[in-house]
Formats: sequence, structure tokens, C-alpha cells
Amino acid sequence: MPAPGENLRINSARLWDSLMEMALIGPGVAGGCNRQTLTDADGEGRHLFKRWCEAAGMTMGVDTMGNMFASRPGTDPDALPVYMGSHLDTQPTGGKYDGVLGVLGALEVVRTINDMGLKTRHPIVVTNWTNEEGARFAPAMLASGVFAGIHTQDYAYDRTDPEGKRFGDELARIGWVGDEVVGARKMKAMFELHIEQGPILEAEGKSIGVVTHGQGLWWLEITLTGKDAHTGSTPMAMRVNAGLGMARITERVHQIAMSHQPNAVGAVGQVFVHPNSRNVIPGKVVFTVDIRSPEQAKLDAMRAEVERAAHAVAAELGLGCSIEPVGHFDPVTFDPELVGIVRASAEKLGYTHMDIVSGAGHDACWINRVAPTTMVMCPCVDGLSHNEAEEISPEWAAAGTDVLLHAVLQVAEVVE
Ligand code: HGY
Ligand code: MN
Ligand code: MN
Repeated sequence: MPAPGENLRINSARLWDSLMEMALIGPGVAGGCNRQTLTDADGEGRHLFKRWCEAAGMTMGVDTMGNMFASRPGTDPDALPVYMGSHLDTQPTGGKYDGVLGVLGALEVVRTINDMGLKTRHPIVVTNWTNEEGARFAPAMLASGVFAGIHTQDYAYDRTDPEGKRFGDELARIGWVGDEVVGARKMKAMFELHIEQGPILEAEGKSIGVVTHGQGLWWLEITLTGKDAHTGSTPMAMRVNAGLGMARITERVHQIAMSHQPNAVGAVGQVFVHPNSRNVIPGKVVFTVDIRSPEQAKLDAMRAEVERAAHAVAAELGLGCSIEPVGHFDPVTFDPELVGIVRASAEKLGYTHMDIVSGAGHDACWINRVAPTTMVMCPCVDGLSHNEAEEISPEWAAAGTDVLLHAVLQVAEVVE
């Protein structure tokens, strides 16, 4: 049967209503969301998503990492399913759309297929990946990483949050330890719809990002040890100031990223200062360096330069210095055939589009290791994300979801 014509579109109002309803769960303080992974709010959002999926006639499977898989049967039960999804967990000061658009957009695709009474040869599965953000439990994309065989489940279960709580204990506490073996599911293809989280699409006036690649990243956790001492009575020459070391290394990270322009970024986002008292020179600082590039050579060079700089600064200041990689993936090339299907779907639907490299990491980056995978992107206002003011237009949300609909239907093969 020919693929549906360009007049087949999703129900934009229904999608927007679902996005706004999900945003009420784990609300932030400035209009965004704080639905961090494995919190009660995450658990509540999962239950709502499950209810919606079951109301759309899907059956829900959950694996031992809490990954959720809502299945819509195909006419051929032996055909490998086509997956689409993203993540419902957010940053502490996250927006309403990062990840959520990819999960609820996929749900809207199924709702639309149901409305049209379409059947597909391949089953279709809507997915919510646990702990994509890595904000509470590093690294990012933890559960999709276990699914893809990058991490063991034991490693994942033993990851702790800043309060020392274990991932495995928190997953059990919210009641989302499933019974499926992680990674046992096989896929024909996986699509992830996501906001760009950068300024390019909006600046270029494009509604759709055809994602050909994803940049690689390193998260390097640096621990500097000095000596707690009185900020008033300790002579400057006697100080062993871990906070000063962190400041100098933060500046060096910026300089290293700037020296590798274009296509290189670097910053320090998370810092724990001990004892974090106004009148105590910090005797210990633990902070994470985030460096990224789509070019392997630049990524590797930046890691080496950051580590050299950290040890040099520590030596200057008489500090102890240890560096632990707590997150990493190399630059990603998505499946060229699926990328072509996304591009053709955007063209068929008359949406402006351009090829783009994803600046952010996504579950698709890991699933790309075990199944043909690609992404669809839509713009976001001012390219802003990981900020409660993150915003998109209903039109952009609909455009991305329309493209997802047509790409998935083509790969899942409409039969009647
Ligand atoms: O860090 C990232 O790129 C993603 O938002 N977790
Ligand atoms: Mn995301
Ligand atoms: Mn994010």
C-alpha cells in the first residue's frame, strides 16, 4: 500500500494539551519543570504516560532499568518493531519539552494512526528511557547505555546522587523495576524526535533538523584536595586553596575549547565546594568538566589538554588532584537510510529543513550502537534549553511530529 499522502497530519492541539498536562507534574519555580529521574514526580509522570498509552490501545513493558516500552501490534508479529521515543526526566531547572516532546510526540503518532484506522506490518513501540539527563545520577543516557551494552546494570544500579542515594534503590522505591531483561528487545529502527536545544534552526528559519550526526562528549570529574583554613587569619602564602584551583581550571577549560574553534565546546556546570562555608578556605572541591566536539581528534585533544592543565594547576597550588571520567561517547553517525527517510518526509510535507549535527547527547546516540537509528529535530526559541524558560511553538512541535509520523509509517510499512 502506498505511503499516506502529505495531507495526513497529527492532531496538534491534542499533542500540545498532552505536553502541557505532563508539564504540571514536577513543576519548576519559573514555568519549567523539575522532574528529575527516579523522584516521586518522575514516578507520577510515568504513571500518566502509561495511562495514556493504554488508553491508546498499547501494552506496556518495562525492563529492569525502568525503560518503558508501549507496543502497538503490527499485522506480522514476527516483524521487528519500529521504535520511537525519548525521555520524560528533566534537569532540575529544565524546560517542558526537552525529551518530553520525543515521548509524547511518539504517543501522538500512535494516536493519529489509531484515528486513521491504519495497520502496519511492523509493530510500533513508544519508549521512555530512564535517566537520560544524568543530572541526578551520572552519566547521562544511563539506561539507554545499559540497553546498548555500554554499561552493566550493576554499574548503573550503584551510581549515587549527591545525597548518596543509589540508582537501584531509588528505582525500586518509586516502583518502576520492570521484569524485562535490558537490551533483550530487538529493533528494526529507532527514531528520536527532540528539540534542537541550540539556535541554528530558528536562526536559519527551518522547521525541521535532519540529524546526520551527534557530537561526542567527555564528562571529567575532578577532585582537588587542599586544606580547610580560616579565610581571615591564614596568610596568603600558607593557603592550600582548592577553590582557587577549581577557578583556574574552569578558566583553562574555556580557553581550551576556544582554542579548538569551530566545533568545540567546554564548561564546568556542577561544583561541590567543601565545607562551603563563607569563612573557610575550601579544602576540597569536586567538579565536572563537560567538553564536546563532533570531531574525534578535537574531542581527544581537548581531553588530554584539560587533564594536563588540571594537574599543572594543582601542582602550582600544592593541591591533590584526581580525575575520573564519569561520562563519554564518541561522535555519532546516524543511519544514512533513515536520515534520508526523515529528509524525504520533511520535503513531502512541505516543511523547511536542513541537515544538522546534534550538539546535545541523546538516547539515540547509544541506541545507534544496536539498531539503525536517527533523529528528527525542531527549533526552540532562542536556542535555549536546560533552562525553565525553554520554549517552542505548537507549529514547530506539530512539524516535528508530522515528520516522525510519516517516517515511522514508511519504515513500519502501512498495509491497510
Ligand atoms: O547532556 C546532554 O547533552 C543531554 O541533555 N543529557
Ligand atoms: Mn534531552
Ligand atoms: Mn537535556
